[in-house]
Amino acid sequence: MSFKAGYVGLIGQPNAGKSSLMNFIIKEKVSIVTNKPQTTRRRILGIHTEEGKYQMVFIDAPGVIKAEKGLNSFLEREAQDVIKESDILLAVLNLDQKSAEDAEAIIKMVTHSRKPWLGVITKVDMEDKAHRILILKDLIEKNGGKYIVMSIERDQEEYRKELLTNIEAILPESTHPLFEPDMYTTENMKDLVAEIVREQCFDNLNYEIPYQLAVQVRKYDEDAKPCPKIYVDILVAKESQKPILIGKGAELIKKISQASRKEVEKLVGEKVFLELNVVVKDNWFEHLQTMKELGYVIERK
Ligand SMILES: Nc1nc2c(ncn2[C@@H]2O[C@H](COP(=O)(O)OP(=O)(O)OP(=O)(O)O)[C@@H](O)[C@H]2O)c(=O)[nH]1
Ligand SMILES: [Mg+2]
Repeated sequence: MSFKAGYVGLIGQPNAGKSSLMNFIIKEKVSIVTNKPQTTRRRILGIHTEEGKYQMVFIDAPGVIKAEKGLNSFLEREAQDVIKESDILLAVLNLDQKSAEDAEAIIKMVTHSRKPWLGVITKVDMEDKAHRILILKDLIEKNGGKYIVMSIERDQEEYRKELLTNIEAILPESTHPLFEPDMYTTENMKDLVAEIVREQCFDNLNYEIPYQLAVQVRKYDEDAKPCPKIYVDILVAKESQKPILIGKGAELIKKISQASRKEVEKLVGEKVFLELNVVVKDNWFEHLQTMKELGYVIERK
């Protein structure tokens, strides 16, 4: 049997469950997940290899949004680029999506690409929304797609297998894998740590603040004794946001720091020292240089 390999783009509205789905498939936590929309800010690769059979390289992208400028226009372009760079696409439609138009917009994007695609209906464990499965199924089938249902609750292995089988069927043939078979992501340790801290900020802050902060690992000293030392900057966009992030008696930042350290320790498999530092960088998302340093600018040739 010949080998198959390719890029599988995840396209959906913000909060559809794209990152959850990717982590679930590759059985690793690579992409951060929160209950707030627009969590994922740039594409993240997750790799699932079945040696001798196939390699699927999932591209988790920001949810599809329309925006003219700033960070949001970067998010919009990221989603568009993922469509271009993928061999096949998964239209990720969540049961709790607000409007039918949102689902239709996603289907339109994937069908316009003329690439092979599957419709994945996520969060089917939400029983009060079960009637919407039929509506989404009809929408997918009407547009010539096959649909799969998905829930990451209670570790639903049968859903995972069903999805993998269907992706394999439309994956292109390839003489060799695209990445080393034992790799599960191309993210480096610094990026993974920054994303873990950002996830904790999203979980612990409300309103516009999570959307106006960025996280950067300033220094990662792997050889420090008695344990690795990691220094992280959290950039906020206004002076007034700093005390909110720090909290009364520094309680909030301590909470974010402790929760982040636990997650980082799970990731690296040992104790770490983690220091968070809040930095005010006025409207950082309007500065090209800062955006570049944070990886939020696509260099176009
Ligand atoms: N009940 C239920 N909730 C889910 C499921 N999958 C994801 N969620 C929840 O949906 C929310 C959004 O999940 P994400 O994976 O961050 O969604 P996303 O599409 O990556 O969102 P963005 O990165 O913002 O575009 C989180 O609170 C998840 O826990 C599921 O199968 N069932
Ligand atoms: Mg995401």
